[in-house]
Amino acid sequence: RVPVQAQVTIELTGRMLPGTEIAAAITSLVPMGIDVLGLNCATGPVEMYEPLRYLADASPLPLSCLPNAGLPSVVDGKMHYDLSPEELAEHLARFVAEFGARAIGGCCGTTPDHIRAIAKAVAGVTPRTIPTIAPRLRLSGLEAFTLTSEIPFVNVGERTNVTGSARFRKLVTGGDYPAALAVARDQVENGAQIIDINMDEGLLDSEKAMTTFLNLIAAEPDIARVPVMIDSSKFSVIEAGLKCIQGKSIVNSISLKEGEAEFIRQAQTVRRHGAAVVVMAFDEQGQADTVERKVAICERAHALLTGQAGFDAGDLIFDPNIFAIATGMSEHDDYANAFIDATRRIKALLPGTHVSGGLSNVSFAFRGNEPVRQAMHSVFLYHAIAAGLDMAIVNAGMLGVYAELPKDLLGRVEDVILNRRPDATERLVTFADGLKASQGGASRIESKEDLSWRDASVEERLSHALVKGIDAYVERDTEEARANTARYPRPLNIIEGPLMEGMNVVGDLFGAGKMFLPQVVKSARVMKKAVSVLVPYIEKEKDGSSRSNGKVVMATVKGDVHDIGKNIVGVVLQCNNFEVLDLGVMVSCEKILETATREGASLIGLSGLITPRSMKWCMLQGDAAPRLPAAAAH
Ligand code: THG
Repeated sequence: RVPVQAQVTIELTGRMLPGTEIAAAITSLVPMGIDVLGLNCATGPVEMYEPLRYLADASPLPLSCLPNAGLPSVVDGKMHYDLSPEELAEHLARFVAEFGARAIGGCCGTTPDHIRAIAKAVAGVTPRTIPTIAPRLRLSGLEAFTLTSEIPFVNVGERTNVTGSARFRKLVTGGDYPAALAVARDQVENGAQIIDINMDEGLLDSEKAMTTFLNLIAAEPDIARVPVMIDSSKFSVIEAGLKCIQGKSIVNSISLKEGEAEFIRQAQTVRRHGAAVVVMAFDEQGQADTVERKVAICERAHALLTGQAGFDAGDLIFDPNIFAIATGMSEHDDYANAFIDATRRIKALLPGTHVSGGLSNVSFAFRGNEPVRQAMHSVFLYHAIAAGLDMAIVNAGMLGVYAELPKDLLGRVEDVILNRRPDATERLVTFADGLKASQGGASRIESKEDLSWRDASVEERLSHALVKGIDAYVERDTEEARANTARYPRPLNIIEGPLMEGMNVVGDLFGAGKMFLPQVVKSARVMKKAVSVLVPYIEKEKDGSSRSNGKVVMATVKGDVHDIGKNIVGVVLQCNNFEVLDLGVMVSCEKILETATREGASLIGLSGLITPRSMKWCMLQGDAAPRLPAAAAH
């Protein structure tokens, strides 16, 4: 086989032309079986520092680098590149020594003199060794998504499914793709980390609908940033989808239902496209409904996929079938238990693999009764995640909070999920009918009618709004707290007091697996609203007050978009007379250092995932630059 060297061009924007980040490019290219991965063209070596450093940290392959001879400009009607042979060579020698580059050269604007200078500069320089990269589920859209142990659970948005949503079906069959795209965007905004797309509808040309929709998504960066799960029971639709996607996606699903030969053929196709795969617990005998059969099928599929099809265990996601319970048929009563037990056993038996399921299936018997369905989903997830469930296809933004379920409802739902008593279904049905009537058929557990929490103290109201993610009253409640200057002399006291207390509850519930990302996203929005009420007062308070305590440059590092904590810290620092320069999210190391140096900052505050290596590199750059007084992280 001829070795393949793949090179990515990162534009001055810091991304590839379609918007792909370097981390995402690595994720989708490595499974293609290439031998060397690097950067070339688009920019000179200076602009390549940041993405190359990232490659050096995150790529398991030998690194290559072929920059342009700097940036071009037109001089006397001719294209001119600004780096001399010696200047270019100096950068490349650093790339070899610091980042371990093993294949180097020049692209646009380089001449034989440049190449000669490069060869001379690197003679005798030893490249750094290639890092070993932990086997994990790595996916990508425009951005990379790696399932690390810090991520307790992954939400896959279910709404972009023509069989799972009447509304989405109408939009797609009616050809209203802009509105269909809005459904996808909504899922992502509400915390879906992956979106499941299903076009299996008899009246549709499913291959064509899948292709059209995926190509439209590719042009929407706020949707395309997350990985896609291509959902179809027709393999031709899956193949059509795989051909459209630039990132590393998940195929949903393959199974042994048509025998081993077809299973392996499909698996090999998936692998050739560099995707991860959901494997259903389904074989020649049908769908598995007992723990023993679920586990046995997954074990058999695992052996075939890692053996004959060449899959890494980390790219395998088993789905031991979430079936509807409380249907009135007693043989269905133990289905949730069977899934949960199978999950526990699969995770123990097949290390490195993952388990997923279609959550909303479990509550089909309560269609039309959203409060009960949501309660069932919360309870099911709580127990399944504890057993090792990694991800589920869910209605992102519509998950109830386990810890907040009314005790009587919780008890009855738990009886049904865990099959704790023979009359569990009957008791839940009776309770559910009452619940529905008393809430006038409202679609949320937190219905408009149930406003009893509004009678509580302002502190309790703020906390409730944060935990439940209700933004309707938070502005007036925050204002009410602020007006009580006897209790809260300064607006900052409200942030540090009741608001932080509420966020601590959110943090604790999240940590305990009783709250999930979509809900935390909502809480963060409520927090932001509350803080925005207080900021003008904080600004006013500062007028004519004591001198500045110094300048702080804050940013969420490149590769991360999380800024809830950073924003709060920023406000608190401002209240303490620091001048805060917030550079936003996805900020490159260079920009942070450049700003800190230019502004004479006394402190740098960083948020997001920072590797020790990045941190060290940052400090070294800081040393090289006019010395930074201090640097702090996280
Ligand atoms: N495993 C895997 N993939 C799957 C499933 C699974 N894909 C499809 C499905 N199951 C998961 N997705 C959904 C999506 C929606 C619903 C259930 C599962 C759902 N929808 C409402 C209903 O039917 O009552 C829709 C109401 C409406 O029209 O809006 O419940 O198990 N691998």
